[in-house]
Amino acid sequence: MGKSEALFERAKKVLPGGVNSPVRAFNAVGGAPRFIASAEREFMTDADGKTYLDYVGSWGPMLLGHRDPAVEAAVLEAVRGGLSFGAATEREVEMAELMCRMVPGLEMVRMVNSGTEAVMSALRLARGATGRDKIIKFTGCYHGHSDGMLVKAGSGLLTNGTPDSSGVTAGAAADTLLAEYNDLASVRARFEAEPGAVAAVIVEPVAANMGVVPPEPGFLEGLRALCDEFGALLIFDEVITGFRLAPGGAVERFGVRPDLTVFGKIIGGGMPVGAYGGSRSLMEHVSPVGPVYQAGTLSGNPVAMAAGLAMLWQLEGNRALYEGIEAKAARLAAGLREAIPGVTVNQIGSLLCVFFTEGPVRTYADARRSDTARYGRYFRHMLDRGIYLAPAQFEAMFLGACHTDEDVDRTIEAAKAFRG
Ligand code: KE4
Repeated sequence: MGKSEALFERAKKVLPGGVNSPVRAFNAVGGAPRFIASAEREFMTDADGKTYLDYVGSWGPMLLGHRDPAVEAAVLEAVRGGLSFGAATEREVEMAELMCRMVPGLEMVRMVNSGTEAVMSALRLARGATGRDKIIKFTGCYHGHSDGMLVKAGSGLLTNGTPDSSGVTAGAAADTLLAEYNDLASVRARFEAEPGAVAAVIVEPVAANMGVVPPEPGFLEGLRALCDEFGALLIFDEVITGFRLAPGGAVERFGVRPDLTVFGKIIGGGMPVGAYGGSRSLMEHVSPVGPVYQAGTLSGNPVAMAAGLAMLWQLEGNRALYEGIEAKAARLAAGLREAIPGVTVNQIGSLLCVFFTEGPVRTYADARRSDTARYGRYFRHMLDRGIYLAPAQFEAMFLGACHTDEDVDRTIEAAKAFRG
């Protein structure tokens, strides 16, 4: 028995499913999860000393690769000044200023500790600012695990085949209305069924938790128009796309302005950080200025802010970096499309997904037709060749600045050998 298998047996005695987040358990792909001991650039090394080419990148934060030198130096320097004060610090101000400089239209942000917390807070703000209760979300989109968002959600819920969670009360779920991604008529129908009741529409500008499904031309613009028509707020959940699709995220890439934006992952550089933001007038509904309460012991933590600043300083205005990563992602997508029969590969920016179904995959229903068992065989085939993919069909591949052309070639060659 290898060390990962032994660790997994130990872990299952004291952690539900042996993990601290369900998708890590490899339930969808079989076998014991790899227990990672260290990582460097685009590689991770497991407890048995085996090294993998990593396309998960901690589910998005590692746009600059593991142990980016500037991020690591900034964290080590910050640690020497103390870990947490529960008081205001200069780094939080710098981080907020930098985010507002990078994201078009962003005037004010509040730092929190995870994407879930950022979404939960943004929804409370939307309800508080509009005096309305209902939220429209899209089937297959995942916005973290706050109660109202665990309704037909994506990511691990899709992987486990339970798009809804037990423990969410009917009351909590009742305020969540469901529409279909890339289907504006379904959104209009929800608005018309609940006149004057919808506080906000929350959307992943690129759906990346049903696999990767980009917005059809006009979809985001249509959501903006519907929200304006019905007096609701538009919330972009950019926990994955933020600072990944462009220095200014999806807002910059698609040119559609939400009222609120949610951030996570990259802004922490691997440390636990989330944030939500928007116009000053909207954000000043938030405590202590306004009546919408939200708080956090470790929000704006100085070490986490140091990591986030060191990440974003390298991304600001760095178009060459994004162009380089996206060129590799496009080449990888084309190579995988050719290498594996019967798949659809969606790719946008540095995000891609191999769906084990004939295409196109433009909706949640399309994605659900994927042969998840075949994906599991593909995952294990690639893992055996030292290539670490998302251990579930309904996730994304995350490319970063450290992935090389040789990595791309190696991945395509490994995929060509897949006969499952
Ligand atoms: P966290 O609470 O996990 O930091 O963020 C929740 C979240 C919110 N919004 C979007 C668009 C997200 O993708 C996420 C979390 N993403 C998953 C991966 N699909 C995190 C991985 C996991 O759950 O272990």
